[in-house]
Amino acid sequence: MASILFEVKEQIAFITLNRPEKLNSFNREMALLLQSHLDECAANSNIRCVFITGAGKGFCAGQDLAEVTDPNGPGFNVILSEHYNPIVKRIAALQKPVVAAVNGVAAGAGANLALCCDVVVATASASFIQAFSKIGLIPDTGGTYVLPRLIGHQKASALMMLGDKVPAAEAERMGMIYKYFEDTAFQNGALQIAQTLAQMPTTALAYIKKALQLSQSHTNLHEQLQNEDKLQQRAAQTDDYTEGVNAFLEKRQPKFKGQ
Ligand code: LHQ
Repeated sequence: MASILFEVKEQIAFITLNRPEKLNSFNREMALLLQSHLDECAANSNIRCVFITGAGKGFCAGQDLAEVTDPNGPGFNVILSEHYNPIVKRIAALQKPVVAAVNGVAAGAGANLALCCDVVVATASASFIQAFSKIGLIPDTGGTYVLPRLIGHQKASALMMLGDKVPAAEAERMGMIYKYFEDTAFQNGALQIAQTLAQMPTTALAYIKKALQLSQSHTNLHEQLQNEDKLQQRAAQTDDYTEGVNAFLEKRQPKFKGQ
């Protein structure tokens, strides 16, 4: 079985991390495969939403720790530069929404992979663990950038140092994730979000993502107003904008094509 399953249905790319016996922890093969599937998502204009989830009871337990200690493994020095950093950069650059559907525990790089996605939902029994400090490491995979911006410096600092397990409901409450669903409602709830996003004006969603990224980097209100102006001008040139306004005026549901 491939360590990642990939399927495109209804304009959604379903990416399933698939090493369930190891809680979908990443080895090199899986990290490189995820990168190539993300490339496919970028290249295929039929894909309008990406949905990342895990097979089995976990979402992802981060780096496969057996691989790090394997003398024939990739070597500690390339794990960030060749595995995780390219994944985070691809997700950030993808001009379509990426949903993380966290079906179980998300630890270490697995937690931060989820948190770098555009919409993060989780099942009630899932949890998020900044597990790094427990093995003498620091959070990576973008965690030190994303987490303090989501939940504030103090919470991020404490969670990263203590390595606490944060249940999905608490993660929602503190703003770490968008929403959690009861376990029985999770699959449908997460899928519905992806289906909705896949039918929305994809280019406008990409510009929202871009505007938020610009806002997160060093900027002031004046610069960000200019960023919004530029991106808004581009959004207004899309067919979906014309369709959205016409549909409103004609009192009908819009049919967006993603262009
Ligand atoms: C695993 C793993 C795992 C291998 C569960 N590896 N087998 C960057 C720079 C360079 C190097 C290092 O890494 C990084 C990035 C990182 O991600 S560092 C952080 C790495 N991850 C962790 O430290 C988390 C380790 N896992 C855990 O603490 C627990 O497994 C959690 C809390 C995630 C889940 O606990 P349980 O639900 O009790 O499951 P379990 O521990 O029984 O795991 C189930 C199986 O999965 C088990 O195998 P076994 O053969 O005994 O049934 C585990 O050994 C295996 N597994 N995580 N990361």
